[in-house]
Amino acid sequence: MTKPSEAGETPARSIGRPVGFELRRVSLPLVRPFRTSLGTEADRDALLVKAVTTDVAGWGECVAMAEPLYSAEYLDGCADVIRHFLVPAIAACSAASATAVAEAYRHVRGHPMAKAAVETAVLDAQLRAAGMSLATFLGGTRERVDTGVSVGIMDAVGELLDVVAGYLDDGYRRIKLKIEPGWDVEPVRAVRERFGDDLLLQVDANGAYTPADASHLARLGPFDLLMIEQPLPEDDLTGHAALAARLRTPICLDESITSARSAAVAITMGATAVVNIKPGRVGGYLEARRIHDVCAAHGVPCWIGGMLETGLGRAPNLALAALPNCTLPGDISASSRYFRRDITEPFEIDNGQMAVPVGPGIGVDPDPDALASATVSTEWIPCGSRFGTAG
Ligand code: OSB
Ligand code: MG
Repeated sequence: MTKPSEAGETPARSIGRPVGFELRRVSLPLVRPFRTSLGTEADRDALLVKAVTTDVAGWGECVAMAEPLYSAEYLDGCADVIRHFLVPAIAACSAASATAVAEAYRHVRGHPMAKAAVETAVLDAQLRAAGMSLATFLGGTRERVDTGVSVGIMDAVGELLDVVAGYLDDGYRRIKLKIEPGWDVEPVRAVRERFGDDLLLQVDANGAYTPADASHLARLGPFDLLMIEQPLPEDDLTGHAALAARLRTPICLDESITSARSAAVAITMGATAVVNIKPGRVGGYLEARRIHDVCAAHGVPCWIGGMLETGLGRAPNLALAALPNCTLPGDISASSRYFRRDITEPFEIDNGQMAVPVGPGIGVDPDPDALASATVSTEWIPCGSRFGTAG
């Protein structure tokens, strides 16, 4: 495979021009409701972006949720930014390449989830045209990656133990428990006692604690967790650094990591010992790869998070998980953990691992029937008459 230093390039001759973007809202019922400290999701409403170029089309999935609970961004807001700001900026862009479109809308402040969906769709088209897989483009070094599963907050510990037992039977190699005040030490103790010391176990608070909870969170120390993810609110790096000094459990930041620069700051401050990279949260796979490289340079391991993606979002996450410094199992789960019917061929676990797609681009296509039955609405946004002008 391509060495990381050679990654990030495709031959210029194969790059088409952007013609327009299809925005498609889909809704997929989850096989079981997913409860976190932020709220409960019963369905995955998602926004799919199809980049149509003079050459081939590509797909990107926006990871925002329907409501602004995990992030300030939310689906209708992302669609609005794409429609009114990102596509018009791209209309002046003569090359359908990820770097060219990212540069074209660089003046648009924020909105990384909207940008990631557009950039990924264009990158997929670019790589399909070049006949190169995303894993090769990013510098992946593994053909298979370890799976992990994120387990929601339950009503009772007994129910949690049954659900975790089912996931372990499926072959998941790491369990992440969602926690919040009132659902932390007891469920962790119960899972550790039932499944033993060898289980790779971690927790995720989605920012539900405050610095005043430090001594309570220290009670998680004896359970040998791999990490505690995002214990404090996303803008409290100083608080995380102070908390890290008081906890035996390593801290991993998720929501706080918004860019390679913020990752470098968080690592340097001692606010994080591990990084959860979510391409959809940081503006796309180009920035995600830079975060990976920053972590590697600091000797900080990373892993790939998830946002209940459909197969179209899962495929590129697998490519990123193939990078050398993604040394911990990610929230890389099978389609069946989320949906009765995915919109791509289902992703499956094979002996605790999942294969990294090898086809051009993201390596998967939507199943036309499954896509049609999940679709709520579609909208076509042409790149318009500004194309070809000086812009
Ligand atoms: O914090 O990692 C998180 C899902 C939605 C929003 C935030 C998070 C999550 C998960 C699920 O933990 C991970 C997955 O996709 O399986
Ligand atoms: Mg998280």
